[in-house]
Amino acid sequence: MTATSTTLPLPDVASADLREWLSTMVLVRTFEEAADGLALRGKIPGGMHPAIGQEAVAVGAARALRSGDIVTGTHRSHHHALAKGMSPAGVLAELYGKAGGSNGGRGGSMHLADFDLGLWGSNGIVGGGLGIALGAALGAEVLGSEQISLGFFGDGGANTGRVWEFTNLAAIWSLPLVIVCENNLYAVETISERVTGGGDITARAAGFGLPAHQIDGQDVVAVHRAVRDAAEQARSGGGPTFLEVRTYRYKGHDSGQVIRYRTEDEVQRWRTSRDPIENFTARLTDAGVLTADEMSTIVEQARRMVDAAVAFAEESPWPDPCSAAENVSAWNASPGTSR
Ligand SMILES: Cc1ncc(C[n+]2csc(CCOP(=O)(O)OP(=O)(O)O)c2C)c(N)n1
Repeated sequence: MTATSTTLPLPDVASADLREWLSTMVLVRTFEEAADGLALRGKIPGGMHPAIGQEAVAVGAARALRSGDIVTGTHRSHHHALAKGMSPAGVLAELYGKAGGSNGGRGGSMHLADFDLGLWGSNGIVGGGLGIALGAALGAEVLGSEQISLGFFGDGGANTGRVWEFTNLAAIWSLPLVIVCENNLYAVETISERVTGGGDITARAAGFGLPAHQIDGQDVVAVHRAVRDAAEQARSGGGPTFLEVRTYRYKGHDSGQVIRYRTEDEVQRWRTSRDPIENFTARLTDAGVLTADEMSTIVEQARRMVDAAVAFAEESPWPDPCSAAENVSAWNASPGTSR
């Protein structure tokens, strides 16, 4: 386990903003717990990968970006989408495959996208989302926009060739890209340290000639600081940064997975001593930024939003089957179809 970073001072942002970070982390946790339960009850078709335990990564990163900046995710991305501003109702209805979902029920859990929010999609191809973030960064560079982009991938992705091809291109072209490896120590059932040659993802990245840092992903302040610095560098023309953010997923790879590759003792150690929400709550309380009443309100609000999301997803209609080919460009371009 990495050392905790609780000695870092709170960042110089308004108290209300710090409470908003905590609220979003609580919302993500409440949403994910509910979605996991709903998946186990057969409400969610297809695979669903909860990020319970990884809330600080998504929120710390999202709050270090501007609203127009671009984020791409992985198969495990509800936390990224919610942190970037997608509504819980839109995400949950999408997981259900319903018409009211953020993508009309066509994408499901692994294809959450909203271009207006700068969400260029979660992605079922391991390491694939980073290539889309790279393309977005190249586009921003060519167009001279002020945007930067951030691509997430996992420790499993760090053992794919494409991730290093994208890292190399970002480095040699000095693109405005923040590369974030969300290392939760396992890839499905594979223990990452047993399959990572050299044992150190950050050292590997540094070999491509860009700044590379390992960050405590259970500390929202540490993640925020690292992404903010990387974003500033990218925006000012200083090129990409690689961040390996060490975190932990409390649940299995996907909802319902039987876990044989780690001990319950290990999970409990992370839950009791490294929980990102518990630790941030304690810090804000100690600093006089949060009262017990405010915390109760945050928890209550998250509960109400998630209950409303469940009601919305349940009541939302199924997509009209006649609309199946809408937005499918290959279909519309194929011979014999009218345009
Ligand atoms: C190119 C590709 N290979 C294999 C898979 C099957 N697969 C889905 S998730 C996963 C493991 C991903 O692990 P990691 O990147 O560490 O992300 P995590 O699940 O830990 O968030 C694999 C191998 C896939 N989706 N895409």
